[in-house]
Amino acid sequence: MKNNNSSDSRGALIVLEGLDRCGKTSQSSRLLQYLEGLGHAVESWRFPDRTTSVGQMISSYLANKSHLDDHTIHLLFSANRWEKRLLMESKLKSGTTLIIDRYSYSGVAFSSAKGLDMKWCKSPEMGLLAPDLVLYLDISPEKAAERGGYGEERYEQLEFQKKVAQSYNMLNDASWKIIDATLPIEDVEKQLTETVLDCVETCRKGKPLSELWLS
Ligand code: DGP
Repeated sequence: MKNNNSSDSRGALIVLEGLDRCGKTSQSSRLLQYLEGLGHAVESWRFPDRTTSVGQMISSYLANKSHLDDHTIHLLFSANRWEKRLLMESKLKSGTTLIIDRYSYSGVAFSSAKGLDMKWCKSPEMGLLAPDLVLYLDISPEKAAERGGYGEERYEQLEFQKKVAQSYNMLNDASWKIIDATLPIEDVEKQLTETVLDCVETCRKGKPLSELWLS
């Protein structure tokens, strides 16, 4: 892990993680509206970013329209994050807070759930920017499976999601905050908004950017 020495004010890198159907996407847009409402410069991003050519290959794989070796798709997901690395850094340095729906933790959790070595899974993520805060929306695989739309994409299967949950448990580090995602949507939002404000303020005052992998 490398740190730069800049203590300049910057935006915060906030990541939402969790099992499929944990509510990340709705909460990302609520967080965006909340921070915008307070006058912060903020953008909402998501990975995989399906708009790039790498992202389109990932999208086709997820929709079961193409089949790729597990290592190959792992590296494509990682490449999809790397292709946004420079833009991410410049946005943060210009003071924009980024709320990211899935990041390297998804990369490692989903691929290691297939049986790939966790250390190997982490290696292509090394050098990407480390999040200031990871909000893990905690829900059991069974409860997530009951939510609407489950089962449409490759990984949305209960037995596989149970393995993903176990992998996520091994990735939890000091940047993580575990949020009870089974609460009503407004209560989840309240927990998130309270947590992000501190983080945004710390970065605004000046916090060096750091790189993965943190642990
Ligand atoms: P989403 O667009 O958030 O629904 O994500 C699509 C699916 O891809 C979801 O099942 C989680 C999975 N996923 C997201 N990022 C990665 C990654 O980096 N690696 C792998 N293997 N799967 C990922």
